[in-house]
Amino acid sequence: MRDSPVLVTCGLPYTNGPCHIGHLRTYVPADFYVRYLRRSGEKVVFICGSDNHGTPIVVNAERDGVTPRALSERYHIHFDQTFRRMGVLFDHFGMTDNPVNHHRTQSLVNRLIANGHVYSRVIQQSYCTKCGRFLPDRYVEGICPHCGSPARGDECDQGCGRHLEPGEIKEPTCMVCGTKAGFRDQEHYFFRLSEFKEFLLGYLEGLSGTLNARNYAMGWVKDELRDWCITRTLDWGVKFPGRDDLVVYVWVDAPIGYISFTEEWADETGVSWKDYWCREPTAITHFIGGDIIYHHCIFWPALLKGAGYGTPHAVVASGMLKVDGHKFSKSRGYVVWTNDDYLDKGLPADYLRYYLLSYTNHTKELNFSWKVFQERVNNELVNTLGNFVYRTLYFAHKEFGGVPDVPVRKEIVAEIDRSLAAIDRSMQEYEFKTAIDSMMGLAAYGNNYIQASAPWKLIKTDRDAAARVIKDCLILVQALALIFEPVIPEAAQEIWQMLGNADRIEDHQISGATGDVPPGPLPPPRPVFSKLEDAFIAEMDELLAKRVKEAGKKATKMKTIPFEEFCKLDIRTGKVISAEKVPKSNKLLKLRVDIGDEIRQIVAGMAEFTTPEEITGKPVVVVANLQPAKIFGIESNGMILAAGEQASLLMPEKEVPPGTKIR
Ligand code: B3M
Ligand code: ZN
Repeated sequence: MRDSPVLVTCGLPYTNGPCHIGHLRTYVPADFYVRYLRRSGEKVVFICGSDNHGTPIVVNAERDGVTPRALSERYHIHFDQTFRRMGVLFDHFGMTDNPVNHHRTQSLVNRLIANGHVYSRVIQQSYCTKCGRFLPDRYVEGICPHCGSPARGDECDQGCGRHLEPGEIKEPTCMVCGTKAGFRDQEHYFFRLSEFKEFLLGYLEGLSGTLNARNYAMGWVKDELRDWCITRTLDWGVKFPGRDDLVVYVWVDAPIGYISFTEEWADETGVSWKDYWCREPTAITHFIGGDIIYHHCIFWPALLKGAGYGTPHAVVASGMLKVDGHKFSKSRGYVVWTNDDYLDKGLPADYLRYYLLSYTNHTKELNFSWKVFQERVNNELVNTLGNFVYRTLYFAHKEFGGVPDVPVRKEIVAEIDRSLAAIDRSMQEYEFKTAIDSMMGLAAYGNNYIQASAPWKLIKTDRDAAARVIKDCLILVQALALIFEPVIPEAAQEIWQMLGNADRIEDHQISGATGDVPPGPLPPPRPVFSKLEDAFIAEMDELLAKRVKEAGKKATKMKTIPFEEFCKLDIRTGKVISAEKVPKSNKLLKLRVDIGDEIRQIVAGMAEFTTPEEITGKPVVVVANLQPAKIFGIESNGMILAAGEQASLLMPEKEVPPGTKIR
């Protein structure tokens, strides 16, 4: 048990679109973790809410012709309900646009100002002359100044993942009218993040959670920490104190939502939110997506520290999600919608929870495919866990009318004990998949035990021995229900009832897994899981394929360019003369490329797909007249063309000398 009360939060979904499987990759493990802590005797409060501010909401509200508040309310309710349907049960689900958060944000910002951590400065911000407006954050897209990938105004979402400051993006394009944007001067407020370098290095050293969060953040802090612009030219948001024309950046008031929602919950419950937020050490654990590590491990602890609050104890960051082997993408159709594609088809929340939790380690890349989903459900939930539970309960009910009055073998209890210890070790290390492997391991043990002991044979010659075997199996079934509750709560409750209990399994602790199952009658059992049929899976695959195809059509329809535009490109053949890895980057290679009339230095994001040795000597296709860019501080003069997610190099089919023009 810890000194301070335990608080677990989940990243706040933006209220600009429906819940998809990408969201669940974070929420399901957080719920699993909370349930596990509770079943282990910890007192935990589980807090989340919706993120209503920022340009993602304004842009979509404008598109739908509704107010940002109306859009937010619509999706707030949607997320609240969807999470419940998935068994993700928060103690409180707030809204960042509610008064408590406006108040808490202004109070925190005022404290930062009073403590000397905020100053104002005139900066150049993206501005669209056609629309006559400043272009904060998602109103603008362009090229990341750090890695050269296409990026949004405030983040390099397709490349290096860095946060981008207003005005930093290269080649800005207005997202409203699609024209090239310019820059204009404007006064903004900055948080002196650079002064928190020493603090952050120490803080991150002691930060618990998954290593990806700590290590990425540590790298960024060591690399460079610049002051952070915390205001935006928008109407929608929390007003910056004393300035009616500016709101605070959404990444200021969104995490402050974690505090406000705790306040709202504490008010209703009659406890003090300060116990959670104003004491060191805190027991705050944030579950987030791997793409918002920067915000949670750098901005957020610095803000809290600067304003005199406690800082989070742990950050648990989930890895990337793929759909059918492709990077998750709503616009390209690689998405599974939680309601439309899953729950509304009548599929149990438990199956998807199990898949998401057991597929791979929490920080690794998780691929969702309907085929693999079917395999995992049918082989593991149905054939291993479900089969053992049903066989046991069926036999006990049929032959003994319930639980026979015989003792349990010691080695069965010892085996359960071993599983509990293994599960707990994994949970302490946030190794959720390993924990679930241990759980399924116990189910497999049960299956082997019943198979090898064959009570259905034994009963013909030695009824008492058969009774003892089935009693052992019943103990294992009870243990499985208790340990699996955090993973598959509905199924666990069903098994619990079939064991003759009338109460809620969540009122019991995992430690009860080694306890006895009292003798007495049992109700007739039914199978808890059912197989997913091939025809259904084929249908779901078809739906996905259709969506991807339609997204492709839309994308090709969207933009055409006149031939003269194409002619502006100087695309030609080249040959890689030498290659080396860019230090501190696992994506980039520095290449010297012969392009006919000169040797060019080009930085390419290929290090994950090839080695310097392999690429040296290869013919390549180069865009030779791209504006020079500094990538990781290294000048890049051109671009190597490659296809697909594995960056397959484009090459001339017959040998041609370097410098040959391509048309
Ligand atoms: N609303 C969603 C995201 O970027 C964003 C999270 C806020 S957490 C304080 O994933
Ligand atoms: Zn980048």
